[in-house]
Amino acid sequence: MGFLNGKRALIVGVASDRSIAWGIAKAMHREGAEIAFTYQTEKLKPRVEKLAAHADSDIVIPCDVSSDEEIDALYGELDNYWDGFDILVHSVAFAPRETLEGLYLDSVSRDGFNAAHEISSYSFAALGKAARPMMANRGGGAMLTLSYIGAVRSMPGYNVMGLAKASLEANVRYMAQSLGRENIRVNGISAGPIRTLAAMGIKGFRKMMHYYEKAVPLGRSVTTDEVGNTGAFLCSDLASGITGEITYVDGGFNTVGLSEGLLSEE
Ligand code: NAD
Ligand code: 0WE
Repeated sequence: MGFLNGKRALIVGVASDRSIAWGIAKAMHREGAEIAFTYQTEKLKPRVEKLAAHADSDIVIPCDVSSDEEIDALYGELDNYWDGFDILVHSVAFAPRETLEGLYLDSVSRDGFNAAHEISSYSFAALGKAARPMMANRGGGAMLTLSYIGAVRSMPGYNVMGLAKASLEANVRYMAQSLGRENIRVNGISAGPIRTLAAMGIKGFRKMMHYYEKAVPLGRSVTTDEVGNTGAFLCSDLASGITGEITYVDGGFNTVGLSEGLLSEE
């Protein structure tokens, strides 16, 4: 018996077995949930189908979150399998590559700003809005998104993604207020850096990871399984009193002023 027995979860954002969304899917499946997956592009379809099979799922639906039509079509298709569901996981982010290096003001543009905010923040509200009636059918539910400390502190190179994550974290609070009386909870996890496809596309990620591993209290990076376990908990009835919250799963990085690990380097 798992703590998500009988729950149904829609997971948006699996691209590979290194995806944070896959860590969450594995934890939720282990705890007894049924899972449906989406994929962004046709290229990713076979990979996501293979992973879905590992989670005993054959519900694999396309959805590029930058399109209202694709979001509508996703819920239309999901309706063929489920009359309602309990959990929505949003694990999606994008900013144009050229905005993710150098100084913020050197790289920011109107188009880059808009794309980052639309795909990385608005899409959570759009998916949440459309999920609402299907969660109401089940008497409530839980929504979860993924953030990064760059939302609340400036981080080299994170640039316009930091602004988009700040917007996403505000989205968590406003969505929680909008949906609380319907027994739908909305939370975020702020994860430490993890080598995923999204992270490997970043110039200087290795160097940053090296610094982080020295500075962080646990002395190591976190895993997608650790993020997954926290995500499964936050979306379960065990967390029934938690909403509008951002939970850090970062080995304690955000709690440190000056790190012991960097001092003892000298
Ligand atoms: P990932 O590359 O595995 O996942 C990113 C996902 O976003 C992919 O599945 C991709 O298909 C999807 N995506 C991008 N644009 C999309 C669009 N227009 N429509 C639909 N899907 C789209 O990388 P990840 O690291 O697992 O990222 C997942 C989330 O975790 C992101 O929100 C990211 O900001 C966040 N996060 C990552 C880290 C890290 O260091 N890896 C740390 C903290 C937070
Ligand atoms: O949120 C992220 C990265 C999300 C992301 C990744 C890419 C790569 C490919 C968004 N857009 C794109 N666009 C692309 O073209 N992370 C938390 C990982 C990350 O990204 C950084 C980091 C960390 C950590 C960028 C700079 C500095 C640190």
